[in-house]
Amino acid sequence: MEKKTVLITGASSGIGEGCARKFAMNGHRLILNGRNQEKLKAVKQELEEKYRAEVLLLPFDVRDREVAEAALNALPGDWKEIDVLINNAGLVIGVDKEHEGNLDEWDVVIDTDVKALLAMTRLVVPGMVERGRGHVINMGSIAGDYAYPGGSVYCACKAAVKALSDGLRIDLVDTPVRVTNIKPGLVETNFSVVRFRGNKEPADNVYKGIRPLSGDDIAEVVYFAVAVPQHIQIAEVLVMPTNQATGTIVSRK
Ligand code: 8X3
Repeated sequence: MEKKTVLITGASSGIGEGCARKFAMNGHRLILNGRNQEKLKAVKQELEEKYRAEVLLLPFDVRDREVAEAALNALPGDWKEIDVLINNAGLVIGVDKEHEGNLDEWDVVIDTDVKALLAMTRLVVPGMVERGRGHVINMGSIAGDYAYPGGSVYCACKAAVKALSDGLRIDLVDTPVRVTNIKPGLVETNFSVVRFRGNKEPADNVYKGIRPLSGDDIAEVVYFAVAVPQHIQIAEVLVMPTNQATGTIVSRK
């Protein structure tokens, strides 16, 4: 595949970092977004040293629309010509019941997982349409297929990501721009630590007795979806560990 400019949100760890590594090792150039500058810098350094990758950092909170717009407008020269947008930034806080949780925490979750994804799409996709090329990868989740206990708001957000992906695919049907919704199951990242508000033990228990996927595993799927010939649109991929069957059915040894 020819060299692409790839923008990844939430690229400082987990699935976003895995995607950054996979695209870097295959010679693509990267625009990495995240909130944690130090971690982003470390990823950039690794990719430059190991793969001689061209990496540009765009540290901002995707929830801040104005900052996002200014940062994208300030991209130098042809870095503005983003070929692949990986809307990966996302999180959940807490495992509370819908009638008991914290509305302020849920604002953060909804603003990041849904509204920021939509804003990034709104900012980047018009250029793709104009240039007649592009690919949007939305990080959905198995959580978007069915709700599960303690997951109400997160599941709703990921169901929204599915609807936004399907809607965008419809809106772009007469263009060469492709839209893919990746729906991972159990992936061992910092995700669960954030979900359990920094409490390591319950976070670790999520991945106990099963071999979970890694951010690099998901990156393989993302890369495949981008690398297939232009006439093929991988619309959606549900990907989970071999010993997981649904959002709640997991075999642990
Ligand atoms: C995260 C996967 O299993 O926590 O999107 O819903 S799960």
